[in-house]
Amino acid sequence: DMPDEDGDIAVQSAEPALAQPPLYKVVLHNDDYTPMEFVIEVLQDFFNMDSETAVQVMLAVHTQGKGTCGVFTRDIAETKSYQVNEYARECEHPLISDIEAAN
Ligand code: NFA
Repeated sequence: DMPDEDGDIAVQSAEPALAQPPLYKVVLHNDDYTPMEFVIEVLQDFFNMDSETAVQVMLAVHTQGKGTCGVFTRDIAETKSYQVNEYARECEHPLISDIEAAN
């Protein structure tokens, strides 16, 4: 720790703050056929929402066309979106999610 031009001492932090990774939203898209109850189940099971929050988010997607299920690092967001889409496909519902940069 050396005196600088002002004569004081610059202390180098032992634990510099780690840069925050870019974040991504998992976005759910409305469609005309997926049952509301199925969307609520997906929000509870994949995004750990309580039933009241899941109903609110489902209705926001239903009325506004799309809505955010959660915000994650890129790998987690991609995995969640893939798992939701795969589960909906297995259940023969057209429900789709994708990811968007959170900004
Ligand atoms: N719009 C669907 C219906 O009326 C419900 C839905 C909500 C689907 C949110 C997808 C996402 N059955």
